[in-house]
Order: sequence, then C-alpha cells, then structure tokens
Amino acid sequence: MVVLPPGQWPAERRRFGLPEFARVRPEVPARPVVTVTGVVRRPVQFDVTELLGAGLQVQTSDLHCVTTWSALRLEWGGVPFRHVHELLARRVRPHPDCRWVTFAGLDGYRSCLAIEDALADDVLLADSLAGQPLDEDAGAPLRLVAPAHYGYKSVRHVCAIEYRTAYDKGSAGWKAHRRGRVELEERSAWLPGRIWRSLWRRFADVGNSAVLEVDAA
Ligand SMILES: Nc1nc2c(c(=O)[nH]1)N[C@H]1C(S)=C(S)[C@@H](COP(=O)(O)O)O[C@H]1N2
Ligand SMILES: [Mo]
Repeated sequence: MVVLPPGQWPAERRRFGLPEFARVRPEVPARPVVTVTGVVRRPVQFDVTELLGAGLQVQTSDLHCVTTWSALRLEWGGVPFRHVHELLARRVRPHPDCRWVTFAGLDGYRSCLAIEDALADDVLLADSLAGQPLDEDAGAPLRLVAPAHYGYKSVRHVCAIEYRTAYDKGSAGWKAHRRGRVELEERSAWLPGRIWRSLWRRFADVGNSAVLEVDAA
C-alpha cells in the first residue's frame, strides 16, 4: 500500500508548472552546459557530461506537486547533487557563508534550496527517466530531483547553479516555501498547508487543461 504525504493524491506525471514557464519548450543546445556562479571564488561553466562524470546512479522516487498530485515510483538516473557539490567546492569554491543554492532552467524558471536540503542523499541532477534520456517534457538535458520537497524545487532544464548567502524567492515567489518539505506540508510561506490544499486542487485542474491545450496546439 502506498502512503502518500499529507494532502496528496496519486496521478500520472505530466509537464507542470507556472504557465509562463511550463508552456515554454526551451531549445536544448547540442552541447549543453551548466554555469556555476554566485558568491564564489571562481565562476565556472561545465559541460553537462563533465558533471555527470561525478558518478551515475538510479533512484526510484515520487514527485509531489504542491497542487496536490503525486507521480509515484519514477525511475530517475543521474548524479547525486552532493557529489557534484564536492566537485564544485574544489573548482568553483563557494564562500563558506553560502547557505542557499538556486537552480535555474533554460526556460527562465528558478528555484532555491537550502544547501543542507540540496545535499540530501536523494537529491539528483538527473539526465534520464525510466532508462531513457530526458526528453524536453521531462526536463532535458538535466533536471533536479528533490523528492522530499514540493515539485517546484525540482527544476527542469538546469543550465545554471548559483551559490548564495541569502534565500532567493525564485519564480514561484510567495507561492513557494523556503524549504518546501512535503512531510511537513510546507506548501507556502503563508497560511498552513492544509488550507492551500483545497485552493491548489482547483488550480491543478485549470492548470493542467491550460498546459494540455498548448500540448495539443
Ligand atoms: N524549468 C522548470 N522547472 C520546473 C517547473 C517549471 O515551470 N520550469 N515547474 C516545477 C513544478 S511546479 C513541478 S510540480 C515539477 C513538475 O515536474 P514534471 O513537469 O516533470 O512533472 O517541475 C518543476 N520544475
Ligand atoms: Mo508543482
């Protein structure tokens, strides 16, 4: 039996997010790179292949969207962010006061995690799903997978990583929570999570049909 976190229901994974981002299908460059900047000694641009060299793993985890749908048992392949961070600590040298890290996508979407959350064992920079290279729907060429946090932290199409001393409210702004931990139902900075449940459930239906229309076009 599957026990879902509070307020979630099981669903299929679908391309989802704020319409101004989810509707954009960014072009994936032939040789994708990730720029690492912020409060660092030495900003560096890496080839995605170089970051993946930190050691590929396969992990099965669930994706919990804040609007209450959860896609279960997704098999991601990728490199644990904590291993990438070890490489970046040597090559990019973030300032020791950095407590936050922002991931940005080719569509302009950005989301910020506490470094301790990004370094959890189950946080991946993924390049495959169900044994296939990520397609543009799933977040090619590289996406974050942070299963213990609402989906808004799992940035698709990652092209930049920024080390920060302060939280960055990112694209979702006040609608998101700094930590966004699913078990604690940290849906938003404002109002308890269980109040957001009913509001988001309605939005999830509207949001999906909006995205589906674009898909069909
Ligand atoms: N680049 C980018 N990443 C994003 C979003 C987005 O709009 N753009 N939406 C987020 C949200 S709200 C969710 S729930 C998940 C959904 O992941 P999926 O599209 O793979 O189902 O992507 C997250 N990552
Ligand atoms: Mo979401």
